[in-house]
Order: sequence, then C-alpha cells, then structure tokens
Amino acid sequence: MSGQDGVKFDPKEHQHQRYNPLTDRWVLVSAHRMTRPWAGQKESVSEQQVVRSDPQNPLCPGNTRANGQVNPDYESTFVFENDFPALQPDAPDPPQGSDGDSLFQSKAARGNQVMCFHPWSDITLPLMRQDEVIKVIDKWAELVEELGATYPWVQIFENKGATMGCSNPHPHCQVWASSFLPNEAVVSDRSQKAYYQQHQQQLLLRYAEQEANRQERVVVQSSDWLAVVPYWATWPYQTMLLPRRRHILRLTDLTPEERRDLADVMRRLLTKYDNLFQVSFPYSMGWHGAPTGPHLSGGVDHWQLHAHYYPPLLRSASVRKFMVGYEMLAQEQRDLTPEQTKNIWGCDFLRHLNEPHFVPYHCFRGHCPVVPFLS
Ligand code: H2U
Repeated sequence: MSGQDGVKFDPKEHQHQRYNPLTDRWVLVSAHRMTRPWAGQKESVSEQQVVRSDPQNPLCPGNTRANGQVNPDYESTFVFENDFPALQPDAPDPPQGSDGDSLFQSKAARGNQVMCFHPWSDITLPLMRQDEVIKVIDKWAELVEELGATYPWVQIFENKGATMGCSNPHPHCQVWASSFLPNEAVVSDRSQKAYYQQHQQQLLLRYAEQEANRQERVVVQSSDWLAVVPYWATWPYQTMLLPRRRHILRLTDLTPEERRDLADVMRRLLTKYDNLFQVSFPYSMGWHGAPTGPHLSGGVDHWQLHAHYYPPLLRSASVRKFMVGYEMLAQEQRDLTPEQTKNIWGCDFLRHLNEPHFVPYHCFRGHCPVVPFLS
C-alpha cells in the first residue's frame, strides 16, 4: 500500500524504519504515537536518601561482604571478585557441542568482578570530581589489560538504579570476563568488519565524523569525544559515547589527555541525564572495545571503542518504556525521533539541558545530599 498522495514525508509525523549498522537490525520510528494516553505502570519516585556509609552495606569500606571477607578502608576505586559470580572461574566445562541433536548445544563460560567507584554510597559519577572519574577510567583500563590478557571478551557494565535491577545503591559496576564472545560482541564484530572491508574505514569513526558535521543528535562534545543520541536509537534517551578524532581499539589505548577529556564528557552527559527529571537517572551502560585474549595479536582493526547508555525512562521519572509486544515479537520501536528537541510532555532534548547539576556542588560535597533515587 502506498502513502497519501502529495503529503511530504516528515520524520516527526510519519512512521519509518531506521537501520542500526552495529546490530544489523531495524528500528521502527512512529513519532505520531506520542499522543497516546498513559494509564499503565508508574515507577515510584522516592525521596529516600542514601546514607553515605551504611554499616550493613557490603560494598562500603571496612564492611564485611557475604563471603566473610572484610573490605579495606579504600579511598578511591575498589575491585573484588564477585561473591555470587555468574561466571565462575573454576567451574568444570560442560561437554562440548550438542548431545546428538543440534537444538541442544552448550559451551564453556568463565569469571567476574565488582568494582566500586568511590568510598561514599551517596555519590554517583556525575557528582564525582573529574580526578575521581579519571581514577574510575584508569581502573577500567587496568581491568581490560589484566583480564583481557587471557579472556577474549571483558564486559564492563554499570546497572544504575533499582529500576534497572541494581541491587545496591553504592556506586559500582561489574566486569564479566568470558572465554567466548557474547552475542552482542559477535554481531557488532561482524557488522564493523563488513563495513571496514567494504569502505576501508572504521564504521564508528566515520559515524562520529558525520554526527559531528550534522550536529542534529550531539548531546555533549569535546575535542576527543562525542556523546550522541544514535540515529538508530531505540530507547528514548539512549546515547552512545565515542572517540571522534582517531582510531582507538580499547580503553587501554586511551592517552592521559583522552581519559581526562572522557571524564569531563561523562560527567556532563550524566549531569544532563540527572537534570532531565531531577532524579538520579537510571540506566544500563557498558563499554564495547575490540576483543582481547587471542585477538590481541591482530585482525580487529575494524573495531572502534565506544560505550552504550540505555536509560529505561520514557516521559517522566515515573513512566518507563517497556520493550514488550511488538518489540519482543517483531521489531524494536520508538515513539519520538532521536532528533526531536522537545516532546509533547515538555521534556527537553538532552543537549539543551543545563550542565550544572541540579544538586548544588557545595551542598553535595558537604553533608546534605538530596538526590532523589528511584525505588
Ligand atoms: P548489582 O547491584 O548490579 O546487582 O551488583 C552488585 C554485585 O555485588 C552483585 O553482582 C555482588 C553481587 O553478586 N556482591 C558481592 O559480591 N558480595 C556481597 O557481599 C554483596 C554483593
């Protein structure tokens, strides 16, 4: 069926599909659906304060964890082996291959860690000082170096906020090293490789160059980094953080200047997130860099380091987007275009939000934290 004769296509009005070149999948954009009423689930926004140091919290300095080990009185970042690892380093391998029927196949999996960003439980990355965020980046790079010496994939990810399934408000991330390339890595590797072979240029280096020229979806930029709402974004406030100036395979390759700049861009991006609905903004984020272990010797020039941020919220701090129905059974879909500057609920495009955090710095570094956490 064709569309209405004589009506000019407007991406803000008319549904269309956008291609995600990293996943080789399409997303349906149907901006006109924003007007639908919402009588569904709302997240509760609690004004609850997180205590700076809770004697019961196993992630705080000096406290005892579930396995009986006592944390040191750490003053910066702190990494420990997860006491409940999804990937146990010494678990026996399952029998390789299938059990005679190709529908029932298994493979070996391996090891993981928890990394605390800061000794305080009531602080988050956007409220940390730049030097404190640089220490987080340095530690991420160290972990990629250490675990990547043997494991082919080191997945650093932060689940922030109870709504993203985070079990502890203390600022932390997880690092899972696997003896295999997980699904997302396999698809991203395949897509970046195909693009590189066809164009002799890294897909994401070219993409960063294009986004920097177009300036339609850029949220924060600096001399070395870009934070953009990807053209193919599925989540309403999804962003991607990528180096814009040179080919960089992994976090380990970042220069001290690039780390300093990254810390600044991360703080600015995350401050905008918090300022959007004036809450400690929930998300899942993670780094994707070239595979490691056996891949350290080469064959991965098509890769460009980048981070994905996937926030769950839709139109307010209390209404989230659900990836259900059509998304589960047919294809991902979004209701507003990634470049729209304001939606009908009056939420500003991230780029236009203020950069000073809504919690005044002097108040925060003292002892009156007031950032509402979603429960
Ligand atoms: P999440 O909040 O993202 O679930 O991460 C907290 C992690 O901390 C989780 O993986 C680990 C959990 O297994 N943990 C320990 O390793 N020891 C503890 O004593 C508490 C929590």
